[in-house]
Amino acid sequence: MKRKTFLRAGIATLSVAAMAALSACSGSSSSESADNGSGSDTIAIGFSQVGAESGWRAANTKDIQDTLTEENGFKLSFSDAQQKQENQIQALRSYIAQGVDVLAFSPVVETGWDAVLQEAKNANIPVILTDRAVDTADDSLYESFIGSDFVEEGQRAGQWVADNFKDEELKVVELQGTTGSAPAIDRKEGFEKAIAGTDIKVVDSQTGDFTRAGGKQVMEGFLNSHDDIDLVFAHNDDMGLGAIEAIEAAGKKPGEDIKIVTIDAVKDGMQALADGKINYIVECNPLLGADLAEVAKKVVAGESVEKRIVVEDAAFTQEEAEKALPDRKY
Ligand code: GZL
Ligand code: ZN
Repeated sequence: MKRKTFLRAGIATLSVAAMAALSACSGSSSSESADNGSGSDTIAIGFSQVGAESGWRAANTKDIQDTLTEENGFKLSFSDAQQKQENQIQALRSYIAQGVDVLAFSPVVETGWDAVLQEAKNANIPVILTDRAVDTADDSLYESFIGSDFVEEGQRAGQWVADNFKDEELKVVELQGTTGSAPAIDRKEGFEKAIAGTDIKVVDSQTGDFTRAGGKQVMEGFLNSHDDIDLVFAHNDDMGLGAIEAIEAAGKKPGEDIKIVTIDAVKDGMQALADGKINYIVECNPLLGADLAEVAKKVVAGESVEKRIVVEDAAFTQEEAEKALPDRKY
């Protein structure tokens, strides 16, 4: 085993050296050898992104595009599915037809992927999942899933509420993420686990589809049908920011009259937290590019990779946000 690993590592090192020599002796910048796209060491990767629905998604997209560059040995084909599963399936099929070396995507919802994943397998094109998981009986259909633990994120949000309002009959309204998506399903599950056994009640729950507009619209509805809302649990910052607009339009103070807890910790959310309009944010790290690049290189080199790579998340109070803001990368 050792020798094989050594041998593989040897080959990997050799090809990197070859690549360096190639670009050096060809006298051209590395982009030229990569431009013709036929550079044998350039990994052609097809990436299907969920959409551009939130600040988190924008940060995730930027990191992937900044990392999977030609200088790093990749030829990236990237598509935005506007949060529609059929667009993602179409994009994956076009990358399979192109004969890319590896596929990666963030599945907008958990189910309905087996057919296209089977087509990738039949074409011998390995698949890497980033950010969100798929719900499949056959996990040989993908090599690795790189992303946060959304149940834990929901639980941390719920635990903060339980710790800070443990003996109160708190009335909570929930702004859910995209229906059927792993983060929406798991964050809801985690939150409910954390508040079980307390007097905290979720009196209403509806999807805002992870967008500001969605969060604002659903919150307006909640405010019309409930005059006793104590706290909003939003599955992402963007819906929380939409809720702030609705709460202020109703003449109430977000973060005071109605508390807000969200997940993501993108810049706009952290600013609202520092400004006292949000009370607690659990981070969901969007910087998955480096892990994706590493796993893609290993997969193409035929090396074994971890089936599940869990990305670490932090969490912030208002004071912590104030301190962290200047150094935030997204
Ligand atoms: C979580 C990601 C979610 C973010 C939202 O990893 O899938 O989708 O929490 C984004 O902001 O829209
Ligand atoms: Zn009510």
